[in-house]
Amino acid sequence: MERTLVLLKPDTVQRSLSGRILARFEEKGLKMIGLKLRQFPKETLEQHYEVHKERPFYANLVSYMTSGAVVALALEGLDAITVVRGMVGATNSREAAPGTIRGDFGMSFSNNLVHASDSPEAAATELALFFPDAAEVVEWTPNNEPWIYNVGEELNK
Ligand code: 3AN
Repeated sequence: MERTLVLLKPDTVQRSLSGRILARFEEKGLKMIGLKLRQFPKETLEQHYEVHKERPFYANLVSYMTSGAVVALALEGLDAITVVRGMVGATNSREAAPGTIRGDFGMSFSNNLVHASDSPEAAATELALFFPDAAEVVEWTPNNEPWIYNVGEELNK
């Protein structure tokens, strides 16, 4: 099983889309193992977006991400990183395919509703940044797991 970090950005919370977007991940069969609502400090977002430090949109990005409430979500599932990235869609919401979260709910490049980790390395770093306390991540087994995955082929590997 793989873990990934999702952020529901301030535009998602302000537009009352948090529940609908969270439901998409639940309905897909991804397991929620961490969930919190915070207005995260500037330092956290600066660290999170450090790779974009030299980009012209960096200052605006950090200011937007610290402007209001953000939902941080830790998800678990087989190939969760790739699965979630596919569900989120292209960075520019206007170009994101219909059926993706950005494609269905967004019109903006910058206010693109969600962040999702793009690699196992990024997921590990980002989960540690947004869920630093091990007690914030819950280990649990969904009752329906043997129906979400094939027991012989996927669960007992
Ligand atoms: P993604 O979130 O699709 O992985 P990244 O990691 O390339 O995209 O960019 C991080 C965030 O920076 C994006 N979610 C978006 O909010 C913002 N961003 C990226 N590129 C641009 C751009 N050219 N103009 C404005 N904002 C951008």
